[in-house]
Amino acid sequence: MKVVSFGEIMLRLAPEGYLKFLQADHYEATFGGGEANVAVSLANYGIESVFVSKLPKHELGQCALNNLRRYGVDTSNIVRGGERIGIYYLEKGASQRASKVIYDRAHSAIAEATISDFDWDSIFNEVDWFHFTGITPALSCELADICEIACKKAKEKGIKISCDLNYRKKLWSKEEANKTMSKLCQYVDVCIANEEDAADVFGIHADYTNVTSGEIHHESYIDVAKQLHNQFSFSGVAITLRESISASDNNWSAILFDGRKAYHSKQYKLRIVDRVGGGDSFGAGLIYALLNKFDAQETIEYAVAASALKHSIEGDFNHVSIEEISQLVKGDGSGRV
Ligand code: KDG
Repeated sequence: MKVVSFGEIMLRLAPEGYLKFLQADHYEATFGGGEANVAVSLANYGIESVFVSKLPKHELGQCALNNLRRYGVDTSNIVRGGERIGIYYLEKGASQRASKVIYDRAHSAIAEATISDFDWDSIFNEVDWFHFTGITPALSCELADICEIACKKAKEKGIKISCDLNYRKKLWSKEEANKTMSKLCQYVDVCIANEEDAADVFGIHADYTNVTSGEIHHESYIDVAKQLHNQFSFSGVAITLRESISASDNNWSAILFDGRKAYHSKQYKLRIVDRVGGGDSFGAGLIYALLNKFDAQETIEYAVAASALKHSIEGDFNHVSIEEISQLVKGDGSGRV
């Protein structure tokens, strides 16, 4: 089974622990990026995982490439060229202090990529699945066009397509996102989102009229999934549910709506070490389960368990095996076996 993910891999620079940017005098350098995180997770799960992007020819570009190779990601379709690798700075939040992200990614190699950089006919040779997120088309108008070309080619070849809406307000306005994602979602089979993404990109809001405060809002989330499904006829819509009890203690679960019925996963109580990439490991778990033809309940359990484990791991990448996920799925949700 072979999956292609398309997007940007960036250098992630983060002050040690919970230091603020203003305190830091050195930064931990790792790599990350929505679709790259999915590619690494899938490789860890034993799937043939191909990451498509563009990186400069210099040593920093090479480091990003080597990092992906370390996990067994196929980098043979990463185009080399352009001037720079995107960077994102992350200050981890704690208690009442929210996390902060500063992007330094304008004019990165992938943001300046052109249509002729990618030969989708050859990239999609013997491929089963194509994944991208709302981050890639937000990087440039040309990338939005490239995503559409890739989607059309994938459809032509009978390749399933998943898209995580991943709205990033620092990259584009809601209006721009709506226009582009409405077009791209016509091609998508499986849509991954959270409640905020659905509202920001498509103006789809949960109906809370019959919900009293403090209640778990499952019905409202199912309503969001149904609205997304009705708008685009996705074969599946997966929505993650985060209920914060405090800044460090969260309940985490998800629903999968298959067009007829909604399946709700087990709920995990998370002690968060690093939440960045939590949605990407969810997407990768979902793709893994769907490729392996798990039933809908098992599919959503795998996706949520993969994501729950990611929240315990420092860095963007999810360093877990499919055996660890299976073990968590079989347990009572506490992680104890
Ligand atoms: O999903 C994780 C991403 O948000 C993180 O890797 C940074 O790619 C990133 C982005 O564009 O926000």
